[in-house]
Amino acid sequence: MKKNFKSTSLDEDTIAAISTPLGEGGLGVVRISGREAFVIADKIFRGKVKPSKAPSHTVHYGKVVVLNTDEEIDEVLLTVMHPPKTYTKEPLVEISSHGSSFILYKILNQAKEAGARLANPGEFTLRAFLNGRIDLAQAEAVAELIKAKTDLSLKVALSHLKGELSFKLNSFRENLIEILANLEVQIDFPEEDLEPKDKEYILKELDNIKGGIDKLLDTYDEGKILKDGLRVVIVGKPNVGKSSLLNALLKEERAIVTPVPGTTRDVISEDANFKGVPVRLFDTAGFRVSKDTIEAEGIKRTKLEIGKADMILWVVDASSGLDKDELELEKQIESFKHVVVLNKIDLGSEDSISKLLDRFENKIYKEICAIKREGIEDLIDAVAKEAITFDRDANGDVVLSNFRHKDALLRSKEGLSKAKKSLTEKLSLEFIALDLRIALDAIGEIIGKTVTEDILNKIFSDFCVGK
Ligand SMILES: Nc1nc2c(ncn2[C@@H]2O[C@H](COP(=O)(O)OP(=O)(O)OP(=O)(O)O)[C@@H](O)[C@H]2O)c(=O)[nH]1
Ligand SMILES: [Mg+2]
Repeated sequence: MKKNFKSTSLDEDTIAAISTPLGEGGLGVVRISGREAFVIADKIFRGKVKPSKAPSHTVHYGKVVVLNTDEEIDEVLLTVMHPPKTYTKEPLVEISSHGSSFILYKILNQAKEAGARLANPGEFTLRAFLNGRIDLAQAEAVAELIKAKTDLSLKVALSHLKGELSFKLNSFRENLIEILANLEVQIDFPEEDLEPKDKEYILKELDNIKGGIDKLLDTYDEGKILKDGLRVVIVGKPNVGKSSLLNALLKEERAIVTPVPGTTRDVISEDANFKGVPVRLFDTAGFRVSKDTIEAEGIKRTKLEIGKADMILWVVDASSGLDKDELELEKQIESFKHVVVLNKIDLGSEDSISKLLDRFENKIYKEICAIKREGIEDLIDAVAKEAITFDRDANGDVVLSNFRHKDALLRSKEGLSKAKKSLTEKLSLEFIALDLRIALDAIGEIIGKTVTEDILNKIFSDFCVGK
């Protein structure tokens, strides 16, 4: 059932959580939000000023104590924030203590003893959404922002958080609402047909919206890569220098390199940043028919990784021709985006290299020397360019990166297509209005205008506690 959620209002309970990662650190923060936040803070904080009497957006030095005693837990700085200008639009207190999970849990426990409830994952952000400070797409961008590992990913997440996607979606919604309103007036006068010029106008508007949706959908594959990372799998026959290439790409000696073919048995993975594209690199066991049980298992895993790859780096030894195993490997990777990497270019003769270059003239290929780290930047550039093609510097280019959003836009587009068809086939206006409503609601789901409780639960359960 669809439901319009109301704000949490001040009847809701007060929630508390540790908002910084657990472990040892310089500082840690316990956050308390809700109607009783200041009262709870009064009970566990001793300082010059009582939190409930402190002006908004002020910071106070003092100590957190065990409830109803003067037993000190830690020296802290306490920030008081009055609504509406707070993260949740509720009374909010942040206690900044020393960054030990032991201390933080003790403070959290005192907040609980004083009347707070432990927050669920993402509950602060959920409240920010329910209280209308941000829409649902922006709430999701908070999680995206925290996970961003490169400048480019951060840029996309920030544009979502600032509401650039929402702005676009709202403009589609406003257009649709206007068309629907006009149709509904017509529905009230069933004896009159839609004027041809009105019909023309509606068809044109629907095409515009559909065009806008298509433009957004086109950005999804690359947006997803920026959000979740590009899986780049290094494959090739044994000993061609796959692990050497992994190390060169990471600029560290991550994988074992030896002259013995079959050195790498398991899949090794590591994160990297290729010119702003977040990458997860996988080094795999050399590809060949092997009777050795361990090696055979390794090769099985290589095949599994190939199946999940966004991009494959096929490493070939520039000093030799392709053998039977490599021809088999070529077949396996054919349908995947791949770049051929001619390694050991220092050992290759002019003749062997030019033969290989002829062989690969229709593919994207790069010549490198992994051990001397030559040609690596060029390869990184090529992979980044293959992965992300949209104009990185084009401002205002909104990118779609969330599967839920893509799914909703596809449904919206379907509604629009049906409405257009009904309109051309002169079906009753009620039908057209129904399809337009489907299109409208689907867009509304993205920003949270129309959303089920299940969807909300699913979105916020993916958040960390304290956010
Ligand atoms: N001359 C030269 N030797 C290289 C180059 N790259 C790698 N090697 C050497 O080739 C041998 C194999 O390198 P690895 O990186 O272990 O090769 P691999 O493809 O990971 O091998 P497996 O894990 O056994 O499949 C090592 O002795 C490397 O030093 C290169 O560009 N030039
Ligand atoms: Mg290896």
